Amino acid sequence: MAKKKLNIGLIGYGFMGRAHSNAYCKVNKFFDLEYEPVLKATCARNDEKRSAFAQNWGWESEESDWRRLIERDDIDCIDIGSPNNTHLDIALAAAAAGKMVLCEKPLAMNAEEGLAMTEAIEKAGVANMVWYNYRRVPAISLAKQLIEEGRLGEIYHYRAKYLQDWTISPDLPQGGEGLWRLDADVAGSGVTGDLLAHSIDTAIWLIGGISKVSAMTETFITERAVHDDPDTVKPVRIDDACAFLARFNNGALATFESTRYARGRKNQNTFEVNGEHGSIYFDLEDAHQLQFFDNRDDDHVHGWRTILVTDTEHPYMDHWWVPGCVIGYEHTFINALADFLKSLEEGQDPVRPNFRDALETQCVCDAVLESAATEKWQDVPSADAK
Ligand code: SOE
Repeated sequence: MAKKKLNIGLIGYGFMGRAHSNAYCKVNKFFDLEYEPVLKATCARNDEKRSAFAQNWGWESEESDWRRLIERDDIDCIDIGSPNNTHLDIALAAAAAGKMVLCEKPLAMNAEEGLAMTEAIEKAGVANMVWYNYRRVPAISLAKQLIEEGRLGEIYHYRAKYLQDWTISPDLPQGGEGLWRLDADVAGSGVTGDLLAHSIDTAIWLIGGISKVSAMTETFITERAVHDDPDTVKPVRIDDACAFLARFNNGALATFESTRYARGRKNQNTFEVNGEHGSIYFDLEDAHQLQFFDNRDDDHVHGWRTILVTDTEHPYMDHWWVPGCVIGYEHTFINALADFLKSLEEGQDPVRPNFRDALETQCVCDAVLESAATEKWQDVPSADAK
């Protein structure tokens, strides 16, 4: 049967622009779907880089102004892959134009913006998804399945870490391509919005809502040059590191830690869950494995087992290679896109995480930053629709 075309307009050509473009190119090769994304138009301000990007990935046309992209009748879905300070305006305009919207994480600069975006999207009634891609690591999806099957029983503890080391040099400027994550005016926050948002999204998905937090943050390098004016040095306003305690609504306790100052840790995203009957442990540096301890095993075989998450029974793996052949980072975006496209088919549930889910994560991030500033426990405001 002929596929239904879904014309995509992508904003941004950076790391995420590449990850998303790759997903659009490959998704129908591996998933049997009614819809097929068409790389209709890509949009960015830098003509030279945008054109090179468009040519490399096969985007059919180009725009330099995202407003023009949204106005186009031949675009069905706007994909926001540009820096965080652009998400609000683009999402509001795309929703008003009745386009479907895909948005990179974090949803917004803060929860206030996130709420405005969520309300606009829901009012427009358009399909939407936020690219919290780690939910689509098969081992993390398997963790969700094990928890839902009741294999862990009541959950007592959640322990997450997200560690990197790429900003230790004081010579890095704040701002500019690739480095906008160091500029609070563009990123909103540091590791809290960039890295812990992933950990929080995963935690809420696996365990449930977070009710209160107590946090500390630190900025180790307090002044950096401005990227387009190297002689000007300005205070750094992002958090380089953040650690917080949290309580889930269901009574479980959590600790979260993130930094960009953990020498040797490039992108280590880990979590452990401890429940009444068992525990699970995941580490993105061994993304094809899930560690599982089952206390209901016979006593004499008690021990942690390593599940190699590559069998056809495992989440997403029936779409990839034969058992034992691992998949990687890029596939998490392809899996997410497949879920989005599937959700557009007749009778399917809307995809998650949607804007409202991402707003919930944003509310936790805001509470974490507020707690660090006030040195007090903070209640997490509800992201539920009023
Ligand atoms: C930051 O270095 C970063 O690129 C994040 O922005 C991504 O969300 C994360 O998955 C990898 O690290």
